[in-house]
Amino acid sequence: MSQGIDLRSDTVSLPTEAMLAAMMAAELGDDVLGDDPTVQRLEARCAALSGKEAALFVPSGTMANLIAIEVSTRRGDEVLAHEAAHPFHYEAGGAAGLAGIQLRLVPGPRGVMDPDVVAAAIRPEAPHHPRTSLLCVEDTHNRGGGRIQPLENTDALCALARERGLASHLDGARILNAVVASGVPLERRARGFDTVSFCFSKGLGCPVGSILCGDRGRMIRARRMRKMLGGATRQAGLLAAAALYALDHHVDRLAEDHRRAQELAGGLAEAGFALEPPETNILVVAVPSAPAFVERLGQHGVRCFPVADDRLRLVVHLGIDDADVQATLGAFTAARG
Ligand code: TLP
Repeated sequence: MSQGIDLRSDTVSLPTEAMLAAMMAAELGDDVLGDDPTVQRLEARCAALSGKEAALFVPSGTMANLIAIEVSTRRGDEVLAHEAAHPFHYEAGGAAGLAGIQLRLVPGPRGVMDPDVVAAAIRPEAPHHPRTSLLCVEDTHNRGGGRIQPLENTDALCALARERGLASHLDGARILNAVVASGVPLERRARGFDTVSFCFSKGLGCPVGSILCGDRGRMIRARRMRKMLGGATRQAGLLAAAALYALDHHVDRLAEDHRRAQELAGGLAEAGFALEPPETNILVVAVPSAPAFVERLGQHGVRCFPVADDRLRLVVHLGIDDADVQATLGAFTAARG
């Protein structure tokens, strides 16, 4: 069963025995007919947690982002997002291909956008231009190495969006990591945004599932869109039960992942590797020729992905223990040769 130490992503985490037991015990119904009590419990709980009126359980973070974009835009609109945003790099072009929008990318250190730069990217009203209708923010920022969005900055971005008539979406795939690391509740982190999504299938250890939260009107449109995309599923309570279990048992423990990420970072820095200090469970490490380095790490039992020619990413999750951290440090030294 063991495939070595798998730091490719927190998405590789497997459901625990207790989570599987919670799934087996779930009360089920046909969710497309509105009959699944477990899905309904999860949606109500997530709406409350995020401070939004309603929530929709979806199969993936990718679908949550696509639907969020779709419900706040019209075809031909422009959506502002950071240049390293997930929908730009890793969602198969769905925002353009399916929501019919064009992304306009905004630079900024480790996924953090300056409100003045965003303001300058908003198009003036004119028949020649696309309408700038949505601003997307990612918290924590994946390619930004798990960076937590500074709250005063997201407040300023949301205020700007509101003032200029843009909607705002928070891609919070790993927002519970930000919540645990910052001590700032989800409702507060998501406060200025029209929609927020988060994932159960990453650090929370569920096999499948994400949630999109927002106002009632948008969530009605979101439900129709989920159906259109083929994402409305039947006895989805089986998966919602895993998510409810994870909200009860796997949120506080994210602090352990953060501690291990710090330990990894400390050990790697001591061994002479350059890295951005991790704020949550993601580390980005500078190495010469990352693809070759990743290959050598694999030979020493550690799996991870390169994210650039000279950088690789390590993601800590509930399948990683203290011994794995020590073994990973050994593998880095060995891989350097
Ligand atoms: N990210 C995955 C890969 O796609 C890169 C990973 O391993 O980190 N938003 C953010 C910020 C994400 O990091 C991800 C997944 C998603 C959305 C999409 O979630 P899924 O994989 O459930 O579609």
